[in-house]
This record gives sequence, structure tokens and C-alpha cells, in this order.
Amino acid sequence: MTARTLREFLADPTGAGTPAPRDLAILIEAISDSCRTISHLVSRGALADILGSAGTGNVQGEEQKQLDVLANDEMMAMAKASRVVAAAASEEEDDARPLTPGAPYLITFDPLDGSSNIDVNVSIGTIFSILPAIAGEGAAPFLQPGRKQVAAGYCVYGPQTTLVLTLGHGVAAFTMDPPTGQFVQTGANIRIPEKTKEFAINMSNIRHWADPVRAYIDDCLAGDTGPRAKNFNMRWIASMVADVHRVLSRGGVFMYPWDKREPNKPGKLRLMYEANPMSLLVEQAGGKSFDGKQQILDIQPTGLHQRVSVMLGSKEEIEILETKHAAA
Ligand code: P6P
Repeated sequence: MTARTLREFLADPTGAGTPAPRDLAILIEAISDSCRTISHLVSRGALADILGSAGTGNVQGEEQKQLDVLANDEMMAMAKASRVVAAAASEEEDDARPLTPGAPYLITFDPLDGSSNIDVNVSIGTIFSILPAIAGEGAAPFLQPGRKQVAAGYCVYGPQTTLVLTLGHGVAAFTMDPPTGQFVQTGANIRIPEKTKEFAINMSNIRHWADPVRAYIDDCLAGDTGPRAKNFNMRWIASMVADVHRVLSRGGVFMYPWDKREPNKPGKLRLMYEANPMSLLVEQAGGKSFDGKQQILDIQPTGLHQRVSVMLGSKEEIEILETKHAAA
């Protein structure tokens, strides 16, 4: 069977002969066009003199890279031109941007996640979340729990440019064919293995972790003579998109939990455009995602840029973490 293009997939995403809603298909294709543009920009890097700082900061208080700004401009222009997005919210902008009144969708995105890796040629990506448009001004209509997402996905700019998305009926992957720029389906009904021997966490923060996290990692590090009775491997790319792509591709657990460095912050990662879209993908692929207290998709958001503790991936591992947190 010849591989389907993204457009062919959207014409029958579940294989039951029912096309994706027309406006959603328009938006997903528009996002893929922007990902192609961003992929091209990222791949040119120094050749296009677009690496390094933009000399500005974002609402997170982080230094913006030139590519952060270019990717954000691309995604915002796409959302407006699609005519199916009522408003858009970005990691790179303080406030939500009203676009097409009466349009059916809201979109949030991290236009280029993993900025610290841009200048050193390590995989980065675009993360997006699509919500139903509801009444309200400013940030208000966006503050829907992650379970309300209509669709979510990311595009990882690595050895391949791969778009991974869910419309709520499983997870599919599309790899961009460089000569044509076409996104061709390379993954269908992706499932995360329930068991794993691989964890991803920034180990340099070990002294700052809460006890349940420390206990879980200590058990993994104890290896085959410890309570887990198996040896674990560790990976940390410091690009959420790349780390989560590996978890979706071969299992594992990705963790950026709360820590004592900034005790008043629930975590480093953002709920609306990092944790929620990734959690929908992980749950749709048979994994789990929680913040130490509840499933991330059940969190009632209170702000566009709110942060959250994130532990997601292989079902068995998250259930062990849930048990350790419940006992704490
Ligand atoms: P650290 C990238 O800046 C990011 O937001 C995520 O993509 C990534 O998982 C995390 O931060 C890396 O954080 O503290 O390890 O540099």
C-alpha cells in the first residue's frame, strides 16, 4: 500500500470513510505548511544569519532567539490566513491575539521549543494545541482543560522533519520528504509500550526534587539488584519535543517535575502549549501524564502561561510515580 499524504489522511483519518471536519483539515494543513517553512529556516541556520539572540525577551522572562521570533511570526500569520482560528496564543506573546471573529477554533503554540538547542544544531520543534472556540475575551476562552482539545501535535526538526498529531482518534506521524516538501504518513495508531527501561529527566536538579521523584529515580538507578530488578538507561535532550518523540516512538518516561529551586512555581513547562498537547498525544497512544496530583488533561487552567509539573510516558512507570506521590 502506498503511504498516504497528510491531505489523504485528513480525508479519512480513522479509516471508516469519514473525513476530518473541513475547517479542522484546513487548519492542520496550514500548520503543516508553516512547519515546512520553519523546518527550512531552521535547516539554513547560520547560512541565513538567523541564529543567536533577537535581543528581546518574552513573557516567560526568557531571551528570545531570532528563530523563536521568526517561527512565531510564521505561526501567527498562518493562523490568521486560515480564517478558521478565532484567536491564537503563543509562548512568545503576553496576550492572546484575536484573529477571525466567529471562527470555530482557538490555537495555542510554542512556535519553537528547545531554543537553547537551536544554536548547537540539536533537534527542536513546534508544539500546537487546538481548542474549540467558545465565547469570551482575551485569555478567558482558552482556559479549557486539556481534555477539551480537538487536536494536538508537534513537528520535530531533527534528522527528519516529522509531524505527529492526534485528532482524538489515535496518533499518526508524517515525515516530510525533502525533495517535494510533502508530509507522507510514516506512523499510524502509534502506541507507547507500557513497560520501559528508559527515563528522561535533568539529573543536575536531583538535589532539588520532591521525595517521591527522588525515590523513583533512585529505584531506577539501583538497576537489576534494586527494587525494579532491571537496569535503566537515561536520556535528556533538553528539547521536550525530541524527548517526547522518543517516548512515543519507543517508550520511556519524560519528567520535568516541580523542584525546590523556585518553590512557588509548579514547574518549568507550560500547561497550555507544552504539557496539554503532549499529554493528549501520550494518552491517545496508551500512555499516561500527571502533575504529581492529577492527570494533566484534567487541570482547569487559570492562565495562558501557567506552568505545571510534568511526568508522562509509559503507563507502568507513571502508575509507579502516582503510587509514590499518593504515599508521600
Ligand atoms: P533544562 C526547552 O527550553 C524546554 O522548555 C523544554 O523543551 C525542555 O524539556 C526543557 O526546557 C529543558 O530544560 O532545565 O533541562 O534546560
